[in-house]
Amino acid sequence: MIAKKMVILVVSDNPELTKFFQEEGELQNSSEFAVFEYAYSEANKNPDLMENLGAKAVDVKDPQFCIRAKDEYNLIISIHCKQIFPINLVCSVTCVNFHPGLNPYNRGWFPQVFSIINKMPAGVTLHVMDAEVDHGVIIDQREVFAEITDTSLDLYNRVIEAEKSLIKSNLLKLINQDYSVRDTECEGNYNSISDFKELCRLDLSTKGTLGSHIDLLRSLSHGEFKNAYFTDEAGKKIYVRIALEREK
Ligand code: 0FX
Repeated sequence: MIAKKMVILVVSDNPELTKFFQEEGELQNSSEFAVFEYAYSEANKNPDLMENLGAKAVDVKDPQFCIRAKDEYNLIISIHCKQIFPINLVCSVTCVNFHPGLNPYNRGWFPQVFSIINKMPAGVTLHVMDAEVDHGVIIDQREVFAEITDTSLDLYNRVIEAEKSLIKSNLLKLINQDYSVRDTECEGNYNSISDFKELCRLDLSTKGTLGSHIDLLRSLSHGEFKNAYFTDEAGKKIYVRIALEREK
């Protein structure tokens, strides 16, 4: 008797990682064992690149989607999805998440930003999803070490490379349900989008070491993003970015 193939939904708002997942899937002949569907979330305001990869819009919060998902999918893989999976969904179908942080540290928004400031470890995690954000038993993870010269972008780029390595080594394990899980050693911490926005609003009267000020500015320097700012007398924002260079 021919074994029935797994039907797997990959929900992502990150075209680079989705493309990598698809290419790696081809290299590892994953279509022999599973049928993949691709989706991007309703929260994605710029889905062209995801559509080019064959993804369709999905609202993971829609109760009708949850009912359908339970019947149609054996597994849902989240790779940087902008929507939070609701409890009904994670309780109905096995959902796993590739997350750009080293759980349980700095779960939630932009983990590397917070790791630069609070010195908690950075990295990537593949975990089973539960009702809390970026929470649940760990399947695999890799630590990515931060350098004192790292801006958010420098560290993020290395996190993405580590995430590709995590995808590569876990793709067939996920399809074949051939993985073990472990609990995190502690509850860790969570940062919200408001925590990030709060960091961005620079208070020029803040006292602290120059080191902590440099850490704050490099944690908020990420390419062209206008993150850190203070305001002039007219209330206009003045954006701040920092560049660091180690001597050769
Ligand atoms: O794919 P991703 O790393 O983020 C996505 C979702 O957008 C995010 O909501 C979710 N929590 C995450 C797991 O997956 O791409 P991104 O372009 O949204 O963010 C990448 C990095 O860019 C982020 O770590 C920090 C930086 N960034 C992003 C935004 C939107 C900034 O510095 N400022 C910003 O305003």
